[in-house]
Amino acid sequence: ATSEVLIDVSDGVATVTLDRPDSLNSLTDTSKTALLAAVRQVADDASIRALVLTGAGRGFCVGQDLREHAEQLGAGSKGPFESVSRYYNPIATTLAQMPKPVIAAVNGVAAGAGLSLAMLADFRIAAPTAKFTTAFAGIGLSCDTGASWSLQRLVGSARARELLFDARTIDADEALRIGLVNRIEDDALTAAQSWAARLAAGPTLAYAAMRDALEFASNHSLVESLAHEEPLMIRTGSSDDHRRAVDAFLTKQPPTFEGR
Ligand code: T3D
Repeated sequence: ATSEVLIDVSDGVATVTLDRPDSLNSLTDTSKTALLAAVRQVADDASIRALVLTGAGRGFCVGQDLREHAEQLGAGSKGPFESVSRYYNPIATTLAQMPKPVIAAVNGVAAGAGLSLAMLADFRIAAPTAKFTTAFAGIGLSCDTGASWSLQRLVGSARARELLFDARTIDADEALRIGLVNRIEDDALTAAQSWAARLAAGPTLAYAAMRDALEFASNHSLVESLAHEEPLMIRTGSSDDHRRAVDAFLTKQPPTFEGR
């Protein structure tokens, strides 16, 4: 962790907090470096069984820091866009592929790549005051950090195109209505952490396999998806968690899961 990205681990749940509140947690090279290190640390640590991603202050994350971006553009280098392969893409793949559930606690405005980060989580809990904008078109850019992939899966193609081309800002109620967020909670962070704590006490290997299976099935045929599901069932079927949960069922006990 650095002063721009904080990591707190408690009861198997890591909370990663973007911490540049004065600019609504916009992303600089420094904060992107720290965020990439943080999500890699969470992905690699088997004792962490769920991740909550949130922002400090009144914003969640407004994407690229446009002051730093303008300085880099002004310097005439192609520097700003090296950020996509150096930071945004590996952050996106690490979030999407980590073998444990991810929840975004969208405490405030989510814009641009900040919205993209939230969309890569399994679940989004929004504060009533949260706002959402793809923002990219507003500054003449395409979209990144997986927005082209995630947004249309969450809200459908017609709405995704509208939200990308139009880049209007929507409120939490509209986000809930169109399926962009799962829930609205007054204290989004506490609600996300308590959901994450339940998930962290759950069958982590099964959740990891479900993440993998859902991503695969989203762009493969039924027959291909059936074939992809089989080894994941065999792998989770040989886990301690599965065997103990079956025993617990047969002896009418509640299951306990250790994530192995
Ligand atoms: O380098 C590359 O690889 C390019 C990659 C790009 C990926 C991207 O994420 S592009 C998209 C970048 N983000 C945006 O374009 C969003 C810009 N921000 C806004 O449109 C608005 O701020 C919001 C709609 C998000 C929120 O509006 P509001 O009214 O709630 O807040 P505000 O007053 O506009 O902002 C508060 C402060 O945060 C303000 O600072 P100040 O004037 O009080 O000192 C504002 O400048 C600052 N801020 C907001 N967004 C950014 C930012 N500072 C730097 N970068 C930002 N993205």
